[in-house]
Amino acid sequence: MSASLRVRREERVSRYIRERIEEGQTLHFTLIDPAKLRDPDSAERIAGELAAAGTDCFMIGGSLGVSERDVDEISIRLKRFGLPLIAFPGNVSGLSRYVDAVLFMSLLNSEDPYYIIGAQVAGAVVVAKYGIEALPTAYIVVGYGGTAGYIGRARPIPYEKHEILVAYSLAAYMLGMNYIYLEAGSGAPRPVPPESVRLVKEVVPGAVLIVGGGIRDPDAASQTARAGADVIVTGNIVEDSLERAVEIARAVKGTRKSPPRSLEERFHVSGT
Ligand code: 1GP
Repeated sequence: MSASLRVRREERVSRYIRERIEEGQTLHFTLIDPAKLRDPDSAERIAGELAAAGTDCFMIGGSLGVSERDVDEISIRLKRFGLPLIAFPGNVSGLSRYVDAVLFMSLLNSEDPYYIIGAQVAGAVVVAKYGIEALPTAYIVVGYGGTAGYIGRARPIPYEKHEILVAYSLAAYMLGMNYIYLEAGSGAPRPVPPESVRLVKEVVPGAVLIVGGGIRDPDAASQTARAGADVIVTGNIVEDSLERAVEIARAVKGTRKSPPRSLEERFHVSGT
């Protein structure tokens, strides 16, 4: 069996992401959930507009009702845009041989070991067999949580409890997870607060900080980017307004980051 397995980490897609971050860019990822598309053609229309607006990657996946075949089909259609394709699996069925990489996620604040390590054990062999690059990701559900939180049996971290989020992020990074995804849940009424983003970035500056869920306008996207997110993910908004999604991608690509705060400020985490 081992002869046909190939473990890939820190390769092409990681480099693509890291190089842009090192240049001072914030990245924008467009999430395409096959279960929410009206038809597969609309994926290409969305992707074309967002690629033209400067989105950096396409994430393909979702928490419910996504089969491997769905991810295959969308990935094959999106290849022509020349951007990295990253699987965003809600389960083992969300993997595909046609993506360039996978957010290899552990839902750290799940109450169900399946979403922390069970699905990963089941999926690891498939990822190695397909030879796709694994991006080791801590997936941390905050606030609303949405379908991802419900299906993943998460105990969402309350929006204002920054210190809990910081503790999870530190633990994730100490465990070697180079990507930290703060997820408010698709369609969340409020995104992850900028203060949470700022604190997490300050305590784990070396991690690629991904933030998504409920980012519905360019202002919210810019605030999240200025707070220190390396990657802003938007998904749902495209269902309401493709134009708005394009504006968000442009806002993210145009955002300048604020300099890091002093050490004293950085490590003052309120315990209320
Ligand atoms: C969900 O973080 C993503 O997993 C994107 O959320 O659909 O609310 O943009 P939205």
